[in-house]
Amino acid sequence: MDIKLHYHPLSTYSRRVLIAFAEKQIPHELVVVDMAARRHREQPYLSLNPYGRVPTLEEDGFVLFESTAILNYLEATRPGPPLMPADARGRALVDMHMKLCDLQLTRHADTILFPTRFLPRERWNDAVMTAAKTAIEKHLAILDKRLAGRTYLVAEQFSLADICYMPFLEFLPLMEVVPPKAVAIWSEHLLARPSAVATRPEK
Ligand SMILES: N[C@@H](CCC(=O)N[C@@H](CS)C(=O)NCC(=O)O)C(=O)O
Repeated sequence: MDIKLHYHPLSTYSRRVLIAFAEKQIPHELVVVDMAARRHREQPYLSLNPYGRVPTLEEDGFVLFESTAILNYLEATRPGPPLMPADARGRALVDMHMKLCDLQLTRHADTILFPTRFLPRERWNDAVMTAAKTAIEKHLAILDKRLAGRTYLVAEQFSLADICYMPFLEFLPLMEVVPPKAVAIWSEHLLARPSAVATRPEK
């Protein structure tokens, strides 16, 4: 049986997994969780993922959530083409960048993107969203130094670290964040990959 992904087409975290599927050409089955109808907060979905979030992966009775854990599982079980460097230091750097992506970027991006994409203007909290934007800009300035003179985050090889960023880089314009130069070049290059084009959300 194919690997199954419970996801939503507008979900940034789900898109990380879709990109990995495309890069590794993994046959899969997609199951849309109707988040507008709040099915992610109800049974039977909560039995699968008690945190009520997407994505959740299922394979032969094995259930896994958290997009970064799913990416690591796909890499461990389907290593070709590799999305991790072969050496310990390269792998550690990928892990570090995946973690930093979630700590320093995505949680702040969520603060801006959820209201901007899904709530009417009168329900936005401008002060909280402005603070999130400042935090993102600070992180991108650090990332810019890392990326100067590089094509990818780690070892001049496209990796899970780049994938973690891709769905969020897509929304920098919507968040009104102007990326510094090296981040802008990296982002444009990543978002032109066929895996990014094939998984680009409508909204
Ligand atoms: N850390 C989780 C975040 C997943 C996440 O927040 N997904 C969003 C959709 S993009 C969600 O399910 N939100 C529903 C909710 O939090 O109620 C991961 O990496 O998979």
